[in-house]
Amino acid sequence: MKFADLKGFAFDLDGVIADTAKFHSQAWHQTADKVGTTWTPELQEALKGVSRMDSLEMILKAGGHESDYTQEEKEALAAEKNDNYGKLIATLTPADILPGMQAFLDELREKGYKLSLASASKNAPKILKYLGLTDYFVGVVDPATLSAGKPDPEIFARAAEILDLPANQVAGLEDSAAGIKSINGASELSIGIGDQLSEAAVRFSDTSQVSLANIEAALR
Ligand code: B16
Ligand code: MG
Repeated sequence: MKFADLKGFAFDLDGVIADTAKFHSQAWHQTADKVGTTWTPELQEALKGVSRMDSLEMILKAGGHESDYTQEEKEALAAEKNDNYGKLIATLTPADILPGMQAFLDELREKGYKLSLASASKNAPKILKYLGLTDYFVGVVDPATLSAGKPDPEIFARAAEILDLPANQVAGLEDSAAGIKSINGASELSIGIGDQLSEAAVRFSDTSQVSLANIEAALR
């Protein structure tokens, strides 16, 4: 993709705009302890970008507990995790925006790029509000309306529709392997944040590196 073709950006939220990943991990760790699954760094990483119920299934499976709970019990476990998570995110303020991201969002807005949100999180609109960022986005994909979550391309395809742009004019920003797969599947430019995202077309080690100039340089 040529830099000059870029007209819009589809943002992941957790791990890209705010470090809510640590809150998800904290809350899921409690669930893992409760069901008797050992919490490991690998499990923690694999849950990034994955929907709430799919995350729970992965935690149960990791400990061999996938058949130990009824659907009702699973829903109760997920609701309990979300309550714990809700308490953690209620402490968020604009000071919790990840390094460089406020400046990047301002730069995009000033230069007329259109922004949408492609977060798997049903809590995303609430988090944007806590961070004072709601107005930056043309729209937010509602993950409840998706037939498949990340790594399926659907969520990033929908984020481009919200922008009213063809895929080849849109870049997606992600911190998860599942999200990068989704962006690539939607034929958008994938920008990965983190060192483990080998499938990303453009990679930055952390959010402070993300700017239009650095994206342009990476595409040159
Ligand atoms: P919720 P993202 C994802 O958000 C998180 O990375 C993932 O850990 C979480 O399970 C998922 O949202 C669902 O979140 O339980 O709040 O609906 O990275 O796609 O912004
Ligand atoms: Mg994420």
